[in-house]
Amino acid sequence: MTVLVTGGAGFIGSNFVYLLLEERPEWKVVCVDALTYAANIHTLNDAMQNPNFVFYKEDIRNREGINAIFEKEHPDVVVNFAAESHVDRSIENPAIFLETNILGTAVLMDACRKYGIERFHQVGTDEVYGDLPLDRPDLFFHEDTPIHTSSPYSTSKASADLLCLAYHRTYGLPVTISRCSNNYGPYQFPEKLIPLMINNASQDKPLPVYGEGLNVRDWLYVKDHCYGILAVLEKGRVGEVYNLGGHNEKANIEIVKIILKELGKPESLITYVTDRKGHDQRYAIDPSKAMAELGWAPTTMFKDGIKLTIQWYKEHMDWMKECTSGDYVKYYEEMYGKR
Ligand code: NAD
Ligand code: TDX
Repeated sequence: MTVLVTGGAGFIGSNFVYLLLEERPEWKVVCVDALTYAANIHTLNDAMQNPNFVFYKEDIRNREGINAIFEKEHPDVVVNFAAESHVDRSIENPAIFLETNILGTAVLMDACRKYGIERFHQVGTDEVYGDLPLDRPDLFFHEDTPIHTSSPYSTSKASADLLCLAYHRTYGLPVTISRCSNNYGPYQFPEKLIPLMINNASQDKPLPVYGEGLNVRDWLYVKDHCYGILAVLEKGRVGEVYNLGGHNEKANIEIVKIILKELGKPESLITYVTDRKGHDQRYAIDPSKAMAELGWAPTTMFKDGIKLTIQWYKEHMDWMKECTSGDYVKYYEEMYGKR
């Protein structure tokens, strides 16, 4: 079995690569990543030592390059993690989100059609459902909740999902889609809430909380997400969507306070800044379909996962420094300087 993993030098993709190498040691893992700002090639240092792993620096928008990899590697399964993934960046510059997240997905699926494939799995997000009101804790996202996106990012991801379903219906491509809630854990780029706050707090820098910090996200430990994707690959039905989440809803301000407490830093570092445009209020996944059909369930409670995550970043400050040198300084100034 040869699995082609795109975006494998990023946060969730790299965790998935390591999960496959550990849990399915007889499989070959072919990683394709353009190495954008969000990637860190050192994340894959250990994988590079494994004879079952091969890495290609390639852009999923490059049809010739992708076709050449298919001709050489003959993947049985493709798992598409490659994407522009940060909502704030999509608000500043939507175009690249449309190119990578929609057109790049089409290039991959065209290659799957041309060379043949057992499964194309699209890694999707719960953001395609829009948001839920804060005063209705009884409401959750189901797989048939209408698509109702807010940001250019979520719109690009929703478009890709629709394209996948269209390729299934029109061409019979064996597609599955998973839609996951917010992930946290090792190797997440420090533009996202949790690693950004850990990084700032570690250096006694202000923690920029958008609005009043009351927006709610549904957090899933990254390894649980990766096990969920593996379960969809092995037990999921083609043409189906599976929601993955673990009922770990937290307001942003709660998360920030937990991080400060764990790091022994004062709450005076919290700084309320201008809200994100179009900021989604609450995400909350109903994962009962994946649990019933795939036998999947998250195993890491948030109270344990957040400790593991903070400990990992404390022990990998060199990795964090690699991510936050160079362009990151400019990004941070532009995103937060005048906020
Ligand atoms: P990430 O930004 O950490 O990693 C994305 C990876 O894709 C990077 O390694 C980057 O170099 C690569 N990439 C970007 N554009 C590319 C291109 N044109 N060609 C090839 N490679 C390219 O993202 P992540 O948080 O790991 O998210 C992975 C996937 O999971 C995305 O599709 C995202 O939409 C989805 N997702 C993320 C979350 C989350 O909480 N992070 C939740 C649900 C779904
Ligand atoms: O500096 C910050 N301050 C802040 O208050 C940042 C970066 C974020 N926030 C808030 C905004 C959100 O309410 O924290 C919450 C989480 O923000 P992000 O980490 O940017 O994640 P989110 O916008 O929820 O999207 C994430 O989950 C779904 C991923 O980035 C997406 O790729 C995924 O699809």
